[in-house]
Amino acid sequence: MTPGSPSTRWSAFVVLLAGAALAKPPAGGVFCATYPSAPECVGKQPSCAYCHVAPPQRNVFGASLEAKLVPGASRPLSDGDFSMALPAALKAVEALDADGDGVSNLVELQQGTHPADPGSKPVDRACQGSTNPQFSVCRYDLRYVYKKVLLDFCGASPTFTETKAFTAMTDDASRTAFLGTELDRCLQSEFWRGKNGQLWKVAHPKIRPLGSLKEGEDKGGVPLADYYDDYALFAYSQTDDHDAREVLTADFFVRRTTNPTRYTRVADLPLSQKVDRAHRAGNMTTAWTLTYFVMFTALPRNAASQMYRAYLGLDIAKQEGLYSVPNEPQDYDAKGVQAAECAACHATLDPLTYPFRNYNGISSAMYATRYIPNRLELGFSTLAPRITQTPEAGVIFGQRVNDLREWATVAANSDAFAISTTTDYWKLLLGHHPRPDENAEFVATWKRFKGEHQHRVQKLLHDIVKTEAYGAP
Ligand SMILES: [Ca+2]
Ligand SMILES: [Ca+2]
Repeated sequence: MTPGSPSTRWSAFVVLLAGAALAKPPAGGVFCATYPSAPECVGKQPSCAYCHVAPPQRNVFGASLEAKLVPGASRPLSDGDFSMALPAALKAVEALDADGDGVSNLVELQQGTHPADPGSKPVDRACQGSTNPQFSVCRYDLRYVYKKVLLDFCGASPTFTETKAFTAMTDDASRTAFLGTELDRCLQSEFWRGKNGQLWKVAHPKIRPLGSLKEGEDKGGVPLADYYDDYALFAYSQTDDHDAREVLTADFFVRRTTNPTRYTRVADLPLSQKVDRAHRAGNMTTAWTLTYFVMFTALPRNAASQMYRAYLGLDIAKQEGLYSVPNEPQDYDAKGVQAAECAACHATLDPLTYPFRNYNGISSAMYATRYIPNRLELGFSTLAPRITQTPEAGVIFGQRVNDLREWATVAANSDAFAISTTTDYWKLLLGHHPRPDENAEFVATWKRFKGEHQHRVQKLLHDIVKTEAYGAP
């Protein structure tokens, strides 16, 4: 293909338009300024997938929008022209039904369903007359909740005698109070907080355990690091009156003792953890994270993207949570990430990764899983000509941070962290992501968790149990 041929120009155009959609001001920002109360905009912004199959290729909604975007103007549009034109183009397609599911684009974006996916549309969950005499369907049902709380948090149904006693209570106020007490009792159970219990289950996708590399208890064939320390900090941060943000910000460790399981804060774990206190950031800097996610790499993008996905619910591979930083990616390690198909994600991912520059994985046995000032200069200087120019300062959510501890603080205080934590338990207890018809309760729940509950998971769980989503059979 020759430069300037129609299809080259077309590719250049779509790439640039996609670039504009990801750069400043981002399309998501303009979208949310136009529809501030859309569920996609409550505490977050729509991902690229709202309009794109994968940038630059648009989905049916993005395609109908593009047709209304100053149709006469020459392409590519500048960032400014693009964001000036987007609100009018959005308005122009409101009444259309891009995916042909019978629901207009406007109703879909107001209800939080996907305007480009016919499988996603508002569900009518109105009462359809109960045929179940056991429970009153379509409204919160205390007897149903009692059974569910005991199953979800204690791991066993109430006995016949317990159910009888619960039913015999004189009023709903007593039942509600009793339920709260029972929930607190179950939150102490081994089923909830013990080894491989419910809390550990929530932590699995964050820690990504691998038995063959396990050091310590349940040692594997190639023991490298003890990730039970990571489970212990996670469980500690999610129980009693502890602050859930400490999973990212702790400069301490947690020791687990058994029979019954207890999690106790300790200053150091000299046998298993090597990062000095001044450079610790909770589970982001444990021996396991540095072993498994940093491994032998100079710039461990894998570690940064895993933390972003695990604790903030943002998957860069799915174009979520993109906050493009101007003049990035710099490609200090010469990986070719400036290529058009990579740059859109790496303009976010690389500045997220820089604060890991001094955290060593297992590339040197002597310095394994430690913070080493000048790590790149000491161990990686021949990797690429500019590798040692990699800064330790980075950017998360468009905000500059000097090091990984600052990264962790910004992350832990974000809406994304509160939403992700709330989503973890919503999925555990309801079996699915918050649905469009549950969105109002979900939003109120994560906002209370972040605000009045000051990131206490125990209070979050009490709130979830009180939702209609949880308590209506
Ligand atoms: Ca539709
Ligand atoms: Ca739809």
